[in-house]
Amino acid sequence: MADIKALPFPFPLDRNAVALIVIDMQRDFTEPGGFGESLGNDVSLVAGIVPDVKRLIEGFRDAGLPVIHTMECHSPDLSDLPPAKQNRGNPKLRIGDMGPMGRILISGEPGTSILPDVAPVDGELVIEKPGKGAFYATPLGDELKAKGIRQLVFAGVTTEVCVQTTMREANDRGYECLIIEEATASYFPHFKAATLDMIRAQGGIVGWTAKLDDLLEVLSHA
Ligand code: C5J
Repeated sequence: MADIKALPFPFPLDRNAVALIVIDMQRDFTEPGGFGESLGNDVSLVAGIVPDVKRLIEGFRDAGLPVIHTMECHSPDLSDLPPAKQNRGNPKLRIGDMGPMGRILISGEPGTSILPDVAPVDGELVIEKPGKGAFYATPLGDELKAKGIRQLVFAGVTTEVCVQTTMREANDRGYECLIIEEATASYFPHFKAATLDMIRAQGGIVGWTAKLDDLLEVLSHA
């Protein structure tokens, strides 16, 4: 065990039971023409975290610790897309429609892929998920159990949607959860700030928050 400086109190890192989970660092959420922009968002606000997510991933890889990636996407026949999700709001393009990067949020399309700078390497687990949370309708829980993972470090987009949903799912399943502040972003900076506050409030009711350098310092000695 090694303590990482964190809020609301130090995070007791167990290098034999920890994995990094990088949520939805996809072109559809970070580049013009994708799902994020179709909902009216300024995607430049979230694209800026890529260098910090990359440093975090490299810290885990250098320490020989597991990295897991998730992708929000649906099958080409849309059989895993509930009408309530497809028809919500008034976006310029809906999930499954053809956009400049292929069909929006469909598995295998160019826009659905993970950004090259933070892309998975051979041997890393990639979870395709139809929901916001990465445990819903995916093999993630079984994979974590099989690997003996008890702690999850979180990064990715967007803080208050897929990251927070997955963190809450994990917290309820008994995982110790730590989110890295610089490695997550929202289209709404005040939503990110509020989410970090919610996570660490009430004695860490959902988990811990930490700065990237404080984690990397401990990982480099792991
Ligand atoms: C959203 C996500 N925001 N990955 N997805 O729809 O947070």
